[in-house]
Amino acid sequence: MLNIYYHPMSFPSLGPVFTAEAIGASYNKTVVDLLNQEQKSPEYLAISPYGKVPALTDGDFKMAESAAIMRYMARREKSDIYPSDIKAQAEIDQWMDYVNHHIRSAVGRVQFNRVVAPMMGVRADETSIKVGLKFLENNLPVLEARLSDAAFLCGDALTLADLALVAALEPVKMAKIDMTPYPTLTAWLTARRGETFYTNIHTHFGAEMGQ
Ligand SMILES: N[C@@H](CCC(=O)N[C@@H](CS)C(=O)NCC(=O)O)C(=O)O
Repeated sequence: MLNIYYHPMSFPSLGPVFTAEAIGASYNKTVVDLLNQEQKSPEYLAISPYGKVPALTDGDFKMAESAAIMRYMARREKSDIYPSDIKAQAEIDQWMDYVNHHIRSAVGRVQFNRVVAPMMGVRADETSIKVGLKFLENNLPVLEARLSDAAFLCGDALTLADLALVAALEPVKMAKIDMTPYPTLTAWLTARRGETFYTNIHTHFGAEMGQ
């Protein structure tokens, strides 16, 4: 049985959770208490050596890294969400990498400094917020254009790249990131948030924490 170790406020964690739902896998979820540093406990470090969520176990098999977990689960279930054709996989990999490196990390900078730092009593790093917003200003137009031409990032069907994008954009409202310049992307996101892979998990990001 698959077991996903995650935290509902960790948006990298949500890629694997959305994937498990989208492929109809049978799985359990275990919340790792990040606020109490459970991710650094010896028990958890035995699963994820660098102490971050998400992680996955499948029987005795253990692994970390959200994108790798998403691919593992899709291959395990032989899901069309990550087809076996290597060129189709390469295109999905390209967009997953793009989303994770150019969108998710930038959203993370803004979310950490605007939302998490105040919760932790840590001073927000305004320079980091500016860098994150600049990255988004440079890269969100790419997605706006891409989704104006096709229903999904890799054509006419939902793939892992789309699930990575939904996860990456989870905190935009909470982090007060202005999405008005990107109406196509915003409508696309609203549509994805109406699908069962999303509604089976939550109504919106942060709902589990009363946000
Ligand atoms: N590259 C990793 C990033 C994972 C990550 O940064 N997880 C954060 C939560 S969003 C974490 O576990 N932080 C706890 C810590 O560093 O102690 C992935 O995609 O899985």
